[in-house]
Amino acid sequence: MNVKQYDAIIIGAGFAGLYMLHKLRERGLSARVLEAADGVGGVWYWSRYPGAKCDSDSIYYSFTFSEELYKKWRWKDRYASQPEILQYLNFVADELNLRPDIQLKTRVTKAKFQEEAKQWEISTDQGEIFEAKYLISGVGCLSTTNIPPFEGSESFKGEQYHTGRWPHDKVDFTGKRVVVIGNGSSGVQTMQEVAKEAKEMTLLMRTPHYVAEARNHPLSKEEQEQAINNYKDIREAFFNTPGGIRLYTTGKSATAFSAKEQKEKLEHIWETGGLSLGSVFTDVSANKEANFVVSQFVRDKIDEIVEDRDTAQLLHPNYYITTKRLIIGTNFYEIFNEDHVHLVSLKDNPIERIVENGVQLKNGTVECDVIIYATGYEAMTGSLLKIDIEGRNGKTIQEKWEDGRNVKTYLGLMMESFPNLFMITGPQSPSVLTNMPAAIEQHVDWVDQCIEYLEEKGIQTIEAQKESELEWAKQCDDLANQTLYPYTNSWYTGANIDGEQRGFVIYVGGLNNYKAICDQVAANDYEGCTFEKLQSNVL
Ligand code: N01
Repeated sequence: MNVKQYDAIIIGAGFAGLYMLHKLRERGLSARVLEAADGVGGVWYWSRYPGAKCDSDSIYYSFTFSEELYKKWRWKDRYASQPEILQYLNFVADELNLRPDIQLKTRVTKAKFQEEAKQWEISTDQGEIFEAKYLISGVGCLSTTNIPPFEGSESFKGEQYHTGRWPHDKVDFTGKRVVVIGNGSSGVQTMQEVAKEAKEMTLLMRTPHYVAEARNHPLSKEEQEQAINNYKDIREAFFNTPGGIRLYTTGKSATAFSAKEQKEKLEHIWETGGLSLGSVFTDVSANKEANFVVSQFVRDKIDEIVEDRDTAQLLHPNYYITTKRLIIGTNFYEIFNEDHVHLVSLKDNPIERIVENGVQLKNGTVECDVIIYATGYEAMTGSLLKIDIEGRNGKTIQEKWEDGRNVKTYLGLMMESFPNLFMITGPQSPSVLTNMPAAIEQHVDWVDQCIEYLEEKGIQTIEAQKESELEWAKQCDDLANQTLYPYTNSWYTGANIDGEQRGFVIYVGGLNNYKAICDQVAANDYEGCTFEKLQSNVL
């Protein structure tokens, strides 16, 4: 078989894959991106459900590594829609002339570390074999869809869709009865649009969630120009704030304010929109009383907006706000005042099975023509675990991570037994708690510099030490335990799949602090790692 040789193989052509390719090519290395879809974009290629939007302000949802590139693009709206983000990523691919080194419609199925040759052998669903010194995962945190195994779904006579695998053609809901399962970010955004067309729309809700107002709007020419002129400040925010984005904060604990002042601050955020309910006070995610102030504010808003008392009550979330991803929506709670929109709580009335004419619950069947699964992703680890990755001595990533129950990494970037394998925004890095392009740029820059170091010193392999993985997992757990996050079952803990807590797989200390740790590791000659060098070239 014709084996293709590269210095690096990169999996995925989303933000991470595109920038990694650019950096390695600049370094003069040969690199190839392998991407399963037939276009670039990563998760933004697939998540094309109606109303799909980003929840970071678009002016921060861009690459900042090149001032010239940043200044060439103008975002149309405060929150970019999926088609616009896809256009942006295609623009980046063209501007940087990346396409010749991106291979589409190619899914990586297996990667095996070859002890003798000290390189990775990568197999694809196209029957090709690649060999590369470096293997870099840009598969993303949220790309493997979670479709709960409801019995009988094959018997349903109508249409079924998952928000994360939406068809390319427009789905018409006119005159149809639609059931939506799931009310996370994807479900909320979808429902706002589907409710405009459908004859009936019913949300089957397992857990009520907090939805803040987005206040999306077209950006004026002045706002666009202001973003361009603020380039330096935006880049500064990427690496010097906890979330890689400037959010509104008072910089003080909730306890520093009277109840009246707290309410004024929260009203200000509700009116100006966005994710700042989580940042307005410094202790929202760590202190139960501060958290209650903010969560009660949202419950009060629900009561103000939703006319039917029982529906309002059902929509009241009761977990600590921010311990599941805060959602932003546009007049979301208002849709429950419309006669054709219904809410069914699954709490005491769970789904039993899908039947040919709808969804059968414990207390009866909700008949429908369309089922939309907005049931999320096998987050953080799912996409890597789907690939058959075999490190030293035949050890697989599934074995190492005990199928996701016991994730072990160093900095969320590397793993023991898997030399020269780097993960961009892998589990145990800040990733999904940040503005993703910021986290991606930080990781890609770090990996690029690490590769420079290895190449300059003639090092064949770098690999995390077991002790550094243990120490890193402890740091991640210790930080999470100082917050309210571990109190809630969510996809942050892997518990969205089967209710089983799998350990906290995100570094919650902030991207700024995380970057400082990564930089220190690099400055100390990649402490916590072991190296292999050609024997004639002893370290
Ligand atoms: O997925 P989710 P998502 N029976 O996991 C429910 C990013 N994103 O695709 O809460 C019944 O948040 C589940 O219920 P519960 C963003 O980071 C960003 O919406 O587990 N229901 C929940 O309601 C986001 O957080 C953007 O009890 C079931 C829903 O399905 C992340 O992607 C847009 C169920 C899943 O919510 C994931 O969001 C979209 C079952 N068996 C996504 N299983 C923006 O940038 C699951 N559910 C705005």
